Amino acid sequence: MTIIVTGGAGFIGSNFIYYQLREHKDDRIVCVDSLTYAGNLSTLAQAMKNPGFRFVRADITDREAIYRVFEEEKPDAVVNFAAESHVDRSIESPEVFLRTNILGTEVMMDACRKYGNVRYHQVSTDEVYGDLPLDRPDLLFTETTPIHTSSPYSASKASADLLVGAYYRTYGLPVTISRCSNNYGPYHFPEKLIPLMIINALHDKPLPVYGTGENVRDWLYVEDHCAAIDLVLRKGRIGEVYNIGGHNEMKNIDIVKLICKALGKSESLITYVSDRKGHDMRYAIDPTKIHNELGWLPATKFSDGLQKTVEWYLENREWWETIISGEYKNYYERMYGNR
Ligand code: NAD
Ligand code: TDX
Repeated sequence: MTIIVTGGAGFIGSNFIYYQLREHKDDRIVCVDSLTYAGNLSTLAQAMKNPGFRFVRADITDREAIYRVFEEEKPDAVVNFAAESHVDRSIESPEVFLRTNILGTEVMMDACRKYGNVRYHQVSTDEVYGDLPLDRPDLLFTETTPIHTSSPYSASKASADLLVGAYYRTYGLPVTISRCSNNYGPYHFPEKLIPLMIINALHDKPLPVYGTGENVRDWLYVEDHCAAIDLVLRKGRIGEVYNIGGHNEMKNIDIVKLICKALGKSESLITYVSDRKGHDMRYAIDPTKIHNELGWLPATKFSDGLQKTVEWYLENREWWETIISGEYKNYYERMYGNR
């Protein structure tokens, strides 16, 4: 198989590429990524040495460039990770989220239709379901939970999901959608909670917790997400949505405390700052469908995954030091300077 992986220079896409190159050695992987602030070619340095891998710098909204890649590569499948992915940035400036996340999805699916009804997988998120109350631990997101979004980011992802459903119904495009909970692990961009707290703690800088820190996220080690997408791509039922999550709900404040402990840093670094606008309270995935139909279960316990992640950031300083010394500095100042 030749698989086009969009957004493969980002966090989950790059982990997925390494997973594919390891687990399916006969497949060819073509990474299409425009290298936004969140894309990092150094992340793919090892993949570049593999003859079954090609990197193409292209924007998924650039129809001509995308059609050219399809003509050259004649792919059997597309996995679309490419997206603007950070909620806080979507609150600051929504437009690029709509362009990449919605129109980019349209261009990728049009290419799939034009070049032989290519198998298409959309990487979506649990955020399309909105949030759950803290006092109802019995409630979980299932695939039939209504779409009810909070941020421009989640609204753009939900719009893309609706478009994917429309291409299935209207044109018969062979699609699947997966909706995963929060990921963590290697190559996670420093603007996100876990890497941000690790890096700030290492510098003895304040650890900015939004609001009360009581918000709950359902954390999954990135490799478990990659294994789940791989299964859906190869064995999932066409036209279906699959939720992905490992029943691992944690309060933000507890995660930050665990990071302090793992690094031997004082909790006095924790600083409560003003809340995110429209901040979702709780996410929790019910993964029964993917378990029953495809046999997927997460392999990594949170305590092991967090330890591995902390060690990865300690061992790969150059990767994140390059990021935080560049344009990211301006972002950090804008987001946290007067918060
Ligand atoms: P990321 O921000 O780390 O990476 C996004 C990648 O997409 C980058 O390499 C970037 O250069 C590329 N990209 C952005 N705009 C592009 C464009 N117009 N054309 C081509 N490439 C473009 O994101 P991530 O955290 O790896 O998320 C990947 C996907 O998984 C997203 O679709 C996101 O919505 C979804 N998701 C993420 C999580 C999570 O916890 N991070 C959870 C569930 C779902
Ligand atoms: O400095 C911070 N302080 C803080 O308290 C940051 C960056 C975050 N937070 C809180 C906000 C959230 O409740 O931590 C929680 C996690 O925040 P993020 O890492 O920004 O993730 P989240 O908003 O939950 O979204 C993530 O999971 C779903 C990904 O970024 C999305 O792409 C994915 O769809």
